[in-house]
Amino acid sequence: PARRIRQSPTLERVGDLTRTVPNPAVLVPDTSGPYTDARLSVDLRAGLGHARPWLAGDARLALARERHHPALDVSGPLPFPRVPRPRRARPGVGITQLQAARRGEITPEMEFVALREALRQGSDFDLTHQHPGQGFGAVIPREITPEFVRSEVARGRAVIPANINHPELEPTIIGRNFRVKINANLGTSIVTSSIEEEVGKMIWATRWGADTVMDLSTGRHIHPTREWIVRNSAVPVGTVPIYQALEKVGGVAEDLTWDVYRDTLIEQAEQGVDYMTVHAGVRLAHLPLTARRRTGIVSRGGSILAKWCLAHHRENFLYTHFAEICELLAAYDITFSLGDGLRPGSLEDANDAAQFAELDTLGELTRVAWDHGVQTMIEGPGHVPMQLIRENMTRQLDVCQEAPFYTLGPLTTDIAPGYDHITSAIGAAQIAWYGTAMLCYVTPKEHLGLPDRQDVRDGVIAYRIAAHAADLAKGHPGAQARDNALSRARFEFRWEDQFNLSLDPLKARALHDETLPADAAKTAHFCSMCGPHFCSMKLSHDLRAPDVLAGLEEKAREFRALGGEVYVPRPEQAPEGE
Ligand code: IRN
Ligand code: FE2
Repeated sequence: PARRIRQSPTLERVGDLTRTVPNPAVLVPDTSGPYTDARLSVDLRAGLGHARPWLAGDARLALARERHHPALDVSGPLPFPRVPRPRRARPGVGITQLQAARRGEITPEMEFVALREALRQGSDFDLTHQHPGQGFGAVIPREITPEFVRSEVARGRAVIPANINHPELEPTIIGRNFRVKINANLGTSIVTSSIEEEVGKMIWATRWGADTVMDLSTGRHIHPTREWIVRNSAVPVGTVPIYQALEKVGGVAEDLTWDVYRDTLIEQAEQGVDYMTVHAGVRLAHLPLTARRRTGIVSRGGSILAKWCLAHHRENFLYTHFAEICELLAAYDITFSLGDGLRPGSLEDANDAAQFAELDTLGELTRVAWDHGVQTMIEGPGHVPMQLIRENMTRQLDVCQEAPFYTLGPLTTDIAPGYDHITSAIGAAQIAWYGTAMLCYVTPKEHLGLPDRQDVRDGVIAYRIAAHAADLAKGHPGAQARDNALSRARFEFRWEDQFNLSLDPLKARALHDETLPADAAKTAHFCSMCGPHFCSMKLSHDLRAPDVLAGLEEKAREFRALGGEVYVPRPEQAPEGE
């Protein structure tokens, strides 16, 4: 899961000659799976090949099918071959990564993510991290080993979302001692978008660096849309099953039942969904706490469940059936993403009683999930001004015993619709530095409409920036190597290298070429921002030119001949004022 970026050589002037000094290739993380190779033609109808062939011979799949094989009518033709049937499981042995880790087993998934994490950005380049990171309790080792991965999973501090029915997956790890991950939300709504468009957005999102995607489809065709996305996705896929359950009862929240929800969950589990948002923390008793809020309940799932609770005046059925949900998830090794149904939807509501009451419940549920061997992460806000962000992280670590935090931004101001990828990337960078393990992106369309491809790209890049800034600040090994390589290319006017090393090479190149499109400009020692006479980098080079250096050396000799002292005694009888 890496991409190698070749660099052009540095041209050094030696007298009248030019010497070429090669620059090493830079290795960078890559989440695009098989799509990286532009020569590869992917047949979306055939789905991806299996990246986890060991599953075919794995006992775990059979166990899940045996326990929960549903006689479900999964309507619509499925063009995809089903997952190969494996051997029979040993009864009584848990199949989740968490259970394996506790037994001391290192799974192939753990080995894979260890390789993925140990990949040092620019591994054959200069690895120096000039400024040691500060990690607010993070303990990132210099070497990420499979054993370190196992121990982090075992204590619940990291998760590897990997449904046994998603063999196309290239696993990834989410935890605060690993690279900060980002998620991109996709999905149709009744108003707009088609299946092909959403699969296209999934590929597009991972091409720009999304570590996971969530299919939040509503409206018709939810099942086939998800099937197409999972069969073609090399990254973990998340969903919010309550959305589809609501469709099944005609959009009437009061009509939801545990049975409808359970069937929906199994249907999605069978398809291979790797993690699921479950809003089990929206308890009946918490709802009055939202009454005086500026913006009430802004979570989709949260508002659906609040409506159900109030209509029946009963406790949330996700809370009362939580142990059963745990058993289902454990059978497929699906990871919990415990939803923040009461997150603040405005700065005014940040860090209020409703939000933290729910967080306490999520801490309690984390313990239950862990008792069932289910991997668990916790969702967080939302809209939070910068001075209140830190408290969200410290409370979450405390209440949820270091289970990975997964936040939506947070947005640090409410006044910039159209730019909420920026208002939220600011908060995201901050909270990721404090220890959030995964950031849910926000696109420029947030609050305004369904994101299109350009919005997906802008959102992903904004969040890659936030995540990488946090990796640098935390001192993740090798994170700075890519920065060093790019800065060097910039300083040496290797324009092509500068573009290629950047997060969005197409945009960097396009903006440069708007004013200086000629090929010759790609080696020119200036760009159109300052022009040739005002380029600071060019002037810096001139300062280092041989004749300038000779001049400086001459001055230095003069200085030393005078005694080499910085402070000299004031000459006697100096005129007034000197
Ligand atoms: C992440 C952190 N808090 C919320 N999220 C994401 O927001 C969640 O994973 C899902 O993708 C999206 C919408 O969730 P609600 O509005 O149903 O809570
Ligand atoms: Fe919002």
